[in-house]
Amino acid sequence: MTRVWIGLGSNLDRPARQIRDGLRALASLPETDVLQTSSLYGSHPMGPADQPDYVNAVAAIETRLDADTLLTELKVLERAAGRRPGRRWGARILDLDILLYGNEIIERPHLVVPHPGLRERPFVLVPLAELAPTLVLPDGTALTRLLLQCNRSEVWYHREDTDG
Ligand code: ROI
Repeated sequence: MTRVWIGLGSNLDRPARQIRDGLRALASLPETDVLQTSSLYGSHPMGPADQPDYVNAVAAIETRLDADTLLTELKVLERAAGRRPGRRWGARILDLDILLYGNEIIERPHLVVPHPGLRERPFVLVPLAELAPTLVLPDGTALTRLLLQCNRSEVWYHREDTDG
C-alpha cells in the first residue's frame, strides 16, 4: 500500500457539498482506504478572478493502485460529479489532484508529482499541514518551511453553515 495525499477543490454548485461528496467518493475507490480528511477551507481563486471563491480540503489515502490508475480513477470521479472540460484555470465543480504519491517523483506529460502547485499554494499547504505537520517532500523540503513562505491568511476555515 502506498500513502497518497489528494487535494480537493471546488467553486461551483455548492462547493462544500461537492468536497464532502468528493471525500466520500474517494472511499469508494478500489483497493483504497481513506485514512484522514482535513477540515474544509475557503480561499479566493488563484488565477482568473472572475470566478467564485473555492472550498479546498486534503485527504490522506492508502492505495494499491499505481499512480496512473489512480489518476484515471480520480478523473472518473470528477466527471461523475458533473465536471466537464472548461477553460484553463477556470471554475470547476470538483478537482481531485494527486499531491504526493508515497515518496515518488513522477514527471510525465500527463502527471507530475509532487503536484507542481503544491509548494506555493496556501489552500493546499494549510490543509495538508493540518493532517501531517511533520511531512517532508521527496526532495527533503519540510512542509513547515513551505508554510512559513506562503501567506496563510489567504485561506480561512470554511464555516459549516455557509456554502459558497
Ligand atoms: N484557486 C483556489 N483558491 N483553489 C483551488 O483549488 C484552485 N484550483 C485551481 C485554480 C484555477 C488554479 N485556482 C484555484 O485549479
